[in-house]
Amino acid sequence: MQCRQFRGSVTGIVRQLQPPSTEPLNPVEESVRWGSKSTLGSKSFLRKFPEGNRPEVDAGHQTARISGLSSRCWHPIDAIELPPYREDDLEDIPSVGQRKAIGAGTHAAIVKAGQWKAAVQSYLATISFVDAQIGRVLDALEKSPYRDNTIVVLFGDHGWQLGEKHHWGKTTLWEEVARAPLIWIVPGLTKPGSVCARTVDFMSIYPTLTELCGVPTPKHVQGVSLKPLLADPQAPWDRPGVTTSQQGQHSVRTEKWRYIRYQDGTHELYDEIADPFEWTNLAAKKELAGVIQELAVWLPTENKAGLQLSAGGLEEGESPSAKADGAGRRKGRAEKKSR
Ligand SMILES: [Ca+2]
Repeated sequence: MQCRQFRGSVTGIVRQLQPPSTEPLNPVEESVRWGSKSTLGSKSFLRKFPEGNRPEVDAGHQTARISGLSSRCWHPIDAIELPPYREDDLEDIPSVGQRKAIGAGTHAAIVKAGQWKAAVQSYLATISFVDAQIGRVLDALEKSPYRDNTIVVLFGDHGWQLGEKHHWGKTTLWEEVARAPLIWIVPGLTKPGSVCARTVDFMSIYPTLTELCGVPTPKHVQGVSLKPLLADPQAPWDRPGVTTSQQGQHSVRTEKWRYIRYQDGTHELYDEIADPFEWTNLAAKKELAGVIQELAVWLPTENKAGLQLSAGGLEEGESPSAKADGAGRRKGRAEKKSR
């Protein structure tokens, strides 16, 4: 297998996407950032621990979303489909949403450079790569003494737009960003291969784990346990998934609707069944005012400022995502200097 991996930000994508190198690289060994190679070796990973000293494994993966992993390893360019897209999609969106979408003009730059398919291809390569790494962890767990008494929770903190609504990246409140993986394996409770269509959010992870583990849930924890849905994915459920992106800006997602409200009070409403790509903003329809009223009940009423980035962490005034973005930009600049 011949691969090449690039590091860097989406905004540097036009410069970075180049024909694959013929330089031999093993993408698995060269790109692991979440554990040393030795800890992932079958002899040491999840080996038998002494009684009373059971391991907790937090396996996170970090790599550039548009990593430049070679198409030869994963997805041929001819098989790449561009995401659903309408040139006029932003015309019925409030100005706050338009600014979020267009940002620094990444989409226009990618299209102008003729790199849209290549960027999607690279993103898919990253997804496939991470999927393979998750498989390694699960394979090791399966072979370990802990396969029948370990709860597995797999989640990504956000989705990603690849040009939909002229946007590249995260930090929007639309479906492709607000929807993220959430997979549970609870021995004795979940059934392999089952899928749940109910709308939930990550506020549920903490109370679900405390309930499953039989420990008290602290009073400050919001959200509700997903145990009923883990036992029966078809169980009745009357709660939406709520997503926040920057202070005072949220979306409320039910199985039928997504309602978005920005800090200035402007809003969007989408019928997710009739319009799964969220092309038609229905918020101005008078006959749907009652729907908006029902969904708005779920909007958070407490909206604290984010946290500011400081030398050692976060301070009030800036969000954690801003920290991540800032770190990414600094890293990109550092790499640029080193080349
Ligand atoms: Ca639209």
